[in-house]
Amino acid sequence: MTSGFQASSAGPACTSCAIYNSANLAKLGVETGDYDYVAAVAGNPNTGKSTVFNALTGLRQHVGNWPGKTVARAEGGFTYRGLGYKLVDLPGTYSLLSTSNDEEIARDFLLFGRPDVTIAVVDSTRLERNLNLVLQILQITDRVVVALNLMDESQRHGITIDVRHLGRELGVPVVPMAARKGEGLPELLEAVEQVATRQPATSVRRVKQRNAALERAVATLSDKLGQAFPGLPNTRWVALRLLEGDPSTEQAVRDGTLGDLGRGAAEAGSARPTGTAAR
Ligand SMILES: Nc1nc2c(ncn2[C@@H]2O[C@H](COP(=O)(O)OP(=O)(O)O)[C@@H](O)[C@H]2O)c(=O)[nH]1
Ligand SMILES: [Mg+2]
Repeated sequence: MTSGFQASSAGPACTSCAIYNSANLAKLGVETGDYDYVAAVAGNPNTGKSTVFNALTGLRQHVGNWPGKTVARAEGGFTYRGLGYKLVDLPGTYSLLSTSNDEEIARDFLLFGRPDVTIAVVDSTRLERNLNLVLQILQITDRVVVALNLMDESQRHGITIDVRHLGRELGVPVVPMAARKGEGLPELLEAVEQVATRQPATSVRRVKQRNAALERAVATLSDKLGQAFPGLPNTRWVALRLLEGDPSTEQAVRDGTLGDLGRGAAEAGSARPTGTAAR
């Protein structure tokens, strides 16, 4: 294993070591208190999202409902080194581009709720398939930590992952984990804090738009969206979907619900009582 996972990662015993002890991490359960940051847990189904969520919040899934939808969501809180986090466990998704209910919920939250940190939980035994979603998330936000989970399974299968190289390629922290055993949680918390506080800033590697005509079309459309829906975040992303002919995005523009989406997701996720979070 070139990741140094064994060497650097905390084993179960380390859930009592300095970095992870109760002085640094307080699991708040459903009480989010006066949080400073909103963190979202996103990823394909069955990658260990809820395991990470429960480990950080101490919950066994507090399940509520997304506004107007029937799909379950979970919310909880924790504090780490004196900063409060509200944590949102998003529905499992393979893509942010199709139109299933779950995918829309996850996509709208990431686009318009604008969490301060997105923990993208990936299955290290199925990296290629999982990175598809990570790359889509990185199109929306650069404030991402990749939780490279199920490392015990990939090790068992003899899969070697160059974690540092992956982190350099993606431009965001990549934390190898075996969440069920608590391994990698201390490192995850550190990375979440770094990204939340932007210290240091991440620099995401994105595909460059090389086509000048496309670039112009995106810029024009993005401007028009900004005028039609003042305050709407991520208008470039929406413009790209429109240029692709995505029917649900077209519909949301036509019937005006795009504006509601922006407001709704922001209210559902990011209304910070303390208003202290850096944006
Ligand atoms: N071997 C192993 N199993 C894990 C790990 N993390 C989670 N699991 C298991 O994977 C399954 C799916 O986990 P869950 O948290 O429900 O995934 P979710 O669908 O992404 O929320 C459960 O049986 C977990 O116990 C891990 O690091 N290693
Ligand atoms: Mg789950």
